[in-house]
Amino acid sequence: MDSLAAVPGTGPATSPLPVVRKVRAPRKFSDLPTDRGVVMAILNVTPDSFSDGGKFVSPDKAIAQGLKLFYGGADIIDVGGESTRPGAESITPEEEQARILPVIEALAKAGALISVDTMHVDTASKAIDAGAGIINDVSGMTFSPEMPALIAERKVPYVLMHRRGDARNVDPAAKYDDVVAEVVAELAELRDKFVAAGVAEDQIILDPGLGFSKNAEHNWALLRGLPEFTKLGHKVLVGASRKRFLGTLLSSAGKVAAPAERDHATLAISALAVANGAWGVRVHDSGASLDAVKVAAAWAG
Ligand code: PMM
Repeated sequence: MDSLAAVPGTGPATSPLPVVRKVRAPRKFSDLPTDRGVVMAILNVTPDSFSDGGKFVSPDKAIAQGLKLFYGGADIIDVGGESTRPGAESITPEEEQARILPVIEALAKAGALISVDTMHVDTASKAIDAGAGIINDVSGMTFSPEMPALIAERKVPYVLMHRRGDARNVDPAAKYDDVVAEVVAELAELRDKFVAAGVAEDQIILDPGLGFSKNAEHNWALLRGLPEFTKLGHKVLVGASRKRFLGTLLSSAGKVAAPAERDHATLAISALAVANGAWGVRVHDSGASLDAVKVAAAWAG
């Protein structure tokens, strides 16, 4: 930890938010390491995400957790205000912004590189104004028609994740003959739409969208097929952290392992994903995955 002054709880007692006194220029995308996989730490400022919902819903708790992740070495902090788990309630962009903008501002002020997990153009735009450096959009094939123009204009890196239909109603869309070929083709088609709108190819990061309109079998096939994604010529991000297919894998006596029991499996995926060409991993336990990507890099030599 390099700045105790920035640690929550060290500000005046009356301060409503953790005080970030040591203001630094925010880290840029170009500062990210290139000699190992990149670790994006998840910060869900939501009451209802499947694994950490409700833990960091107040701005002060979210900022404290974000600073902990940042000082713990996470390369990127992915701030999200809307849960995408099946059955979750959708919220308005205004509610989403009220949850996340103060958190983005404080973490960017502390020098963290922030990505924003949003499907809303207005939230993406305001988040960039607040200091976010990456937009992480899980809308997949249902993306907002204005999103490509915003990304082209603001020139920020953009995570283009695959998903069919509404993430909150996943199962009906989970029918594939060849999941790897179909997801690769659908992502390439989406990518072309963003490029046609003026987004630079190197701004685009692709994500197969594990668990989004995919069952466990699909997720494993997509992980096995990672080299097919990297062939598209973009950075590839993998988000497997604590997802249900890991709970199923680790089932014991017929009981699916709880989200908190899925971190060891997640770090194994982090090592294997970057060893198989992924640029980065999106995870809850960023410390463990940092070690995992360092091992993978040392192994690769
Ligand atoms: N998964 C979730 C949310 N956002 N973003 C990307 N790029 N990739 C993912 O796989 C992804 C995501 C759902 O998980 P969470 O509720 O733990 O955040």
